[in-house]
Amino acid sequence: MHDVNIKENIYAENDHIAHHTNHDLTHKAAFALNVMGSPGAGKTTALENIIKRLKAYEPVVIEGDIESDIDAVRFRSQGVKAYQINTFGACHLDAPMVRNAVQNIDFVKPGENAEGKILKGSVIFIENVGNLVCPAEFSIGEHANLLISSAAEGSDKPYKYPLAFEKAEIILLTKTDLIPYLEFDEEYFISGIRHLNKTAKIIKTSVKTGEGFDEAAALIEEFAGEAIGGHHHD
Ligand SMILES: Nc1nc2c(ncn2[C@@H]2O[C@H](COP(=O)(O)OP(=O)(O)OP(=O)(O)O)[C@@H](O)[C@H]2O)c(=O)[nH]1
Ligand SMILES: [Mg+2]
Repeated sequence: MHDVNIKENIYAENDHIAHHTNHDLTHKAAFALNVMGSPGAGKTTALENIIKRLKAYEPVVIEGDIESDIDAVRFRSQGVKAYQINTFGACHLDAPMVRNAVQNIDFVKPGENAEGKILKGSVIFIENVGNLVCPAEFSIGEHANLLISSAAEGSDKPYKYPLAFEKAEIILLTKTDLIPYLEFDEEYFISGIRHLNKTAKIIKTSVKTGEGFDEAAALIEEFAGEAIGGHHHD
């Protein structure tokens, strides 16, 4: 009983902070995506390909890793604003870590002109620690959850790691170019998701063919418009 209460308190405190972060970001016209998936699922690669295709939002990346700044450096070398959070052991980001990072970011104001583009605001891609379990349990202030699941991980993942699939608004099935070399049952994968989540958008992607990234970028911009359009202060 005592242990249960401690766990409930941790979630309540975390959610309280996440709620404030979300509110602040909405007012700054910054749409936050919690990007989750196993180590090596293709999170960073997918984000690089989506960011190239964003039309009306400035991309900002927050990288969550146990150690290293490899992914943040990768984005900075491409001219993308990127911030690194190291958890030093923890298997997920939490709301205080993200709040801390977000407070140091200068977001563009809607309408501001960057290289001739009229921007509606920012999209913050928060790449969580590579892990299909813990990140799904903690809100971090996101407006939506983007789950990355690669064909190489197998088609049974929605059945074995349900929470991440249940919470996602957008699911990318990455590395579809590898399907000819794998035992991947797409119908089984999709029906596993649909048992948990009737509404998530599922998009198949591959960096080898470029499949799916135009659609993913457009969808994220549409979500951003719905979440922050009309709510921000000028
Ligand atoms: N064939 C193929 N390989 C891919 C694709 N997307 C990513 N990869 C490869 O998968 C590996 C992992 O990709 P990352 O984008 O670094 O994965 P990640 O999920 O960000 O990894 P962590 O941040 O370490 O959890 C790299 O070798 C990529 O080149 C794809 O669509 N097709
Ligand atoms: Mg990565």
